[in-house]
Amino acid sequence: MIVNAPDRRQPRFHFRPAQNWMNDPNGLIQWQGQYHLFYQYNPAGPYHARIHWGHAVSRDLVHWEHWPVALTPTPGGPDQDGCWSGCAVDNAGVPTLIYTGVHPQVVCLATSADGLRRWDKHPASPVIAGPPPEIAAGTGGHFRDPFVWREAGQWHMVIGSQAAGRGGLVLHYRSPDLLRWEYLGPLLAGDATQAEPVWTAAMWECPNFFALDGQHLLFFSAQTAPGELLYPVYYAGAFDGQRFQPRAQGILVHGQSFYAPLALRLDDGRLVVWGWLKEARSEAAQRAAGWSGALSLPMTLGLTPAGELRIEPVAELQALRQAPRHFAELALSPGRAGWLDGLHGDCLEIEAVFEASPEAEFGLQLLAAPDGQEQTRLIYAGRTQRLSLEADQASLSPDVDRGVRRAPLSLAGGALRLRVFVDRSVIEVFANGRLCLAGRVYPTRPDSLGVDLLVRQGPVRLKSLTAWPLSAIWER
Ligand code: DQQ
Repeated sequence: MIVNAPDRRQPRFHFRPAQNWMNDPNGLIQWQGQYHLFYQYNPAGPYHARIHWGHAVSRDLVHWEHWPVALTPTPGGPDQDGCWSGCAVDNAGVPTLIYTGVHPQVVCLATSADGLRRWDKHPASPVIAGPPPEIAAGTGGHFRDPFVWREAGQWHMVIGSQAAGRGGLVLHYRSPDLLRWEYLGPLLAGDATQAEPVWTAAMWECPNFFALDGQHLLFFSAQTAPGELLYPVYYAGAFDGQRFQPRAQGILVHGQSFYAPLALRLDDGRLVVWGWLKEARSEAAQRAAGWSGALSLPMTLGLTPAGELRIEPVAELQALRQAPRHFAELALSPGRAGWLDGLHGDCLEIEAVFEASPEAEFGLQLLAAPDGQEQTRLIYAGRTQRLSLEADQASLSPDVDRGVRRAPLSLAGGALRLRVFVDRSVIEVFANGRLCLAGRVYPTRPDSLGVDLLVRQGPVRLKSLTAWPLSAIWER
C-alpha cells in the first residue's frame, strides 16, 4: 500500500474524502434534522474511474461526518461502469436516489429503508433506458444527471443532453411515480454559435431547476467536448409548469474551478448550492498527492427583480472563525507594502470594504512569500470593471495552471465589499453579494502565507478589514 506524505495543499475547511478522487456533489437532501451529501467518488485512487457515491452527513452545513459509501457499481447491472450524478427526493417517506447508470447513460433508482445508511437498487432500474427516440441520434448518447422535483402532484425531471452540432439541451420529463416517465420536450435548447452574454458550448450536464424569488432559476454545467469542462451557466426566467422563458443569463460561479453544482432547498427556505472544486494541477501531481477534488463552501442563492444573481456564503460558516484582527480607515497609495502588520495564514476569512475612484486598481495579496517569489493577487480594476484572481506567480511548481481568472463587476459608484476565503489550495471570493470567483493555487514554499493590501492606481481607501483564522471542519 502506498502511503502518501501529508500534503500542505489539502483544504482544511472544505469537505473532501480522506483520500482519492471526488467530483460532483450529488443527492443533497435534508432528512430528520441532518443534511445528507453524496458525491462522485472513486475509492480506488485519485482519478476518475468506476465512480461510486460517497456519503457524508452534517447538522450545521459546515462540519461533516463520513458515512459508508452509498452506491457501488453492480457488475452486470445498468450502472456496472459507474454510478454517475443525480439527486435525492423524499417519495412519501421513502428516501430515493435518482442517478445516472453508465454505460450507456440511463436513469436508475435506489431506495433506503434504514435511515439513509444502506441503499437498495430498485429492480425497475433503468427507469429510463436512454434519450427520447425522436432526438436520440443527435444526443450521441449524452443523457445524464437527472434532477427531480415535485410540482402539482407530479414528479418532474430535467436531465442534461445535447443536439450535436447545435448546442446543449435540458430535457423535461414528468412522472406519477418515479418509475414511468413521459418526455415533455426540451426545457431549454442552447445555441453554440452564440457567444454573448455567455457561450454555452456543446453539451449541458447537471441541470438544476428551482422556483426562486418569484422567478425560476435554471442552471447547468457547460462542456465543450467530453472531459473539457467550462463553467456553470444560469438562466433566470418564468415557468408556467411546461414552458420556461429565460430573460437573464450569467455564470453562476466564475473562475473555471467550480463545476457541476447542485443546490438544496433547506427547510428554512434558503436555496444553498455546492459545487465541485476541480484541481488545477497535472494528473501526475494529483496521483502523487493521493487526493483530488473538494467541495466548495455552501452558498445561498437569490435573484434580483431583474433576474441578476445574488450569492453569499452561508452564515453558518461563521462558526469556524477564530480570534479576529481589525484594520480600518487607511488611505492607500501605490508603491507601499506592509499595510496589514504581518497578517498571514493559509486558512483564513477576510472581510474588507474599499472605497475607490472609478479608475483605481487595487486589492489583496494572498499566500505571499516574504520576498514575493510566490504570491496570488486579487485585483479590482475600475477601468475594466473586473475582479481578477492573478495566479501567474502563485506557485513555483511547473505542474500547475497559472491562469488569471476574471469576473465582471460594476461598483456603480459604490464600495467594494469582499469576503475572501483562503483554504490552502482553495480561494473563494464573494463580492458585493453579487458574484463568486473561485480558484485553485498551489504555493510550494512553507512561508507563502503573507496577506497584504496592494494598490496599482489610487486613490483608494480601506474602510475596514477583518481577518479571522478559520478552524478545520474535522476537528470536533
Ligand atoms: N460528472 C459525472 C457526470 C456529470 C459529470 C460523472 C460532471 O454524471 O455529467 O462523474 O462533472
